[in-house]
Amino acid sequence: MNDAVAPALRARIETAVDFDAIVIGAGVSGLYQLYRLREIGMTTRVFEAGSGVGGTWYWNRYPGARFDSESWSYGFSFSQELLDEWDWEEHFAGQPETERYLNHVADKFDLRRDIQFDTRVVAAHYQEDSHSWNVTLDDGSHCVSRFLITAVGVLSAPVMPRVPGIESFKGQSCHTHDWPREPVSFEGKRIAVIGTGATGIQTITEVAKTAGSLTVFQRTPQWSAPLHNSKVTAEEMSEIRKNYTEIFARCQETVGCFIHTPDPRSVFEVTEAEREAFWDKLYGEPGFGIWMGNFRDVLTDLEANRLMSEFLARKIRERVEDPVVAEKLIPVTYGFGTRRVPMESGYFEVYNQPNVTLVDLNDTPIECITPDGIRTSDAEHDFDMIIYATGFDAITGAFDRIDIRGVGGVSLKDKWAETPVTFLGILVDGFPNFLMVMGPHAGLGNFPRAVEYTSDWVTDLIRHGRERGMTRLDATKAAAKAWTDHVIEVNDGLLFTEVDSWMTGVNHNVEGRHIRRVVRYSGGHPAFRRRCEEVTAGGYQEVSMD
Ligand code: NA7
Repeated sequence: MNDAVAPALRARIETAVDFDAIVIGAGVSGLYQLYRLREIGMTTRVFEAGSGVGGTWYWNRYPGARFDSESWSYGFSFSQELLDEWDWEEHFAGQPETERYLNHVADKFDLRRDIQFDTRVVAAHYQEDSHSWNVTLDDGSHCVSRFLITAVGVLSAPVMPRVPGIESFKGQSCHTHDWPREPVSFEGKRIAVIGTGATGIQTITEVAKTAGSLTVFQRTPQWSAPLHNSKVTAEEMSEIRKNYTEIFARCQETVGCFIHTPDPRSVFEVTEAEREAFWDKLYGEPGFGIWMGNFRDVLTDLEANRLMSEFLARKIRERVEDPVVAEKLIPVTYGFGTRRVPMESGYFEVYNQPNVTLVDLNDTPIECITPDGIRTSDAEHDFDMIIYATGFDAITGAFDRIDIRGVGGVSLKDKWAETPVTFLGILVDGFPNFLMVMGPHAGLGNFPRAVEYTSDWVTDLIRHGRERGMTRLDATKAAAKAWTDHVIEVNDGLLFTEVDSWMTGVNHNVEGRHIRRVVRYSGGHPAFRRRCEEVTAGGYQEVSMD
C-alpha cells in the first residue's frame, strides 16, 4: 500500500472486507470473471438472482430461444480441455443446450462453491474510509468487499408494456424472460404474443406449431432474415475442433467478434445482377452474414441501405401469401440492420397458417388487458395465455435497478440519468473499485468473445494494483470524459443511431427512456482492444491508485 496512507487507516482498510471481490451475476461474464479472480488468489463471492448459472441462458427459456451466433464461435475459448471435450449439437444452439453448456463449465471448474444463488443485490455503497463496498442483499443482509464487479448482462432487466389491466388477466401470462421452468403446452389454447423483436419472432414461430390459435400483436415489424440452423455432424465437429484457433482469431478481427467479415465492395461497385446474386447468396447462408458480411456501405449509406431493404421486402412478399399481411410485416420506419436483425426459422410462413392472426397495433392499439384477454381500439380478444415479448430496459437498466453509490453518496443512476459516462465501459470515475464486465459503452456483438477479453483486462488491472499494495482504483475524470467523448464521436454517421431501439437506449415503457442515448461502443472490438492495450502499456495512467 501507498506509504502516504496513515497506519491506522491502513489497518482499517486491510481488515474491513469479507471478500476481496463481489461479482453480481453468474451468467457468461460472472462465471468467467470468478474463474479469473480465483486464479489470482482472490476470495470472491458471486451473487446470482436465479437458482442456477447461465444468466440470459438461465432465464430466457421461452420456446424457440436460441443463439444467432454460431455455437462454436460463442463458447469459451480459454480452456483447451473444455474445447476438446464439448461437442455442440446445433450450429445455433437452443437455450437448453446452452444452459447445459454453462452448467458444464460451472461444474468443470468447480465454480458453484463461490456462488450464492437466489440472491439479488439490491444496493452497493462505496465506503471511503475503508476503500470497500458495502453490499446489501434482498434478504436485508450485508457483506463487504474490496472490489465490486458487475456481470449483470446487457439484456437482463425485463420490461412489461405500459398498458392498464395486466394484473387483472385470469389466464396464464408471463414475460419471455421469466418463462416458467415447467413445460408449457399450447395445444388447443388461444395464445397472444405481444412484441415482435428477436424474442417475439423466435417465440411466435414455435408457439404457432401447436397453438389452437395464435394472435400476434405487432407494433413495429422487423427486417428478419433466415437463420438456417442445422445439426452439427460428428465430422463437422471434428473439423471445427481442428479450426478453433483460426475461428477465434477471425472473431478477434471483426467489429462485432462474429465470424462474418463485411464485403469490401460498395453496393454501387457491382451490377444490379451481381448485387442480387450476392444478396441471394447471403439470404441462403446461415447466421449473421447478411448483417455483418454484407457490402461495406449497407449500414452507412442511405441509398445502399434502401436497396438492401427493398431486396428483403421482396422476400417477405414472396413468402407471405396474403398481400395485406405481407405489407404489414414489412418495416417502413427504418432500414435493414439499423435495429438488431432477428434471425428466423420459418417466421414469415407462420402467417400463412389458418391458426395465426396478425394484429397491427398501429391501426388498432391496445387499450387494456382485461380479465379475459386484450382489448384493442376495435375488438375484444379472448385468450388462455398472454406472452409478453416486450423486451428489456437494455444496457443501463440492470444498473438502475440496484442502488449503487460511489464517493460522496453519489448515485450511479443519477450520474447516468442523461447518458452513461465510463472509462472503456469498465470503470466509472467517482466509483472506486467498481468494475463492469460488459457495462454501457462496451462493444456489443458475440458476447463471450468480448467478455473474455474484458474480464482478462479487469483481472490484470486488479492484479496490477494489488501487486503494488494499492487498495483503491478509480478512473480519472479526464479519462472517463475522453472515452465517453470518443464513444459518442464514433457513433456519428452510422444509420442505426437515427432509429429508436434498445441499441440506442430507447424504451418507451420506461420512464425517462424515450430519448436516444449513446449506450454502446460502435468503434468495433479491435479498436476497443487497442485502446485497452495502450492503457496497460502506459501503466494505467488513466486510473488513479492509492
Ligand atoms: P426488443 O427487440 O426490444 O423487442 C421488444 C418488442 O416488444 C418490440 O417488437 C416492441 O415494439 C414490442 N413492444 C414493447 N412495448 C410494447 C407495447 N407497449 N405494445 C406493443 N408492443 C410493444 O426485445 P427482444 O426481447 O425481442 O430482443 C432483445 C434482444 O435480446 C435481441 O435484440 C437479442 O439481442 C436478444 P417496438 O419495436 O418498440 O415498436
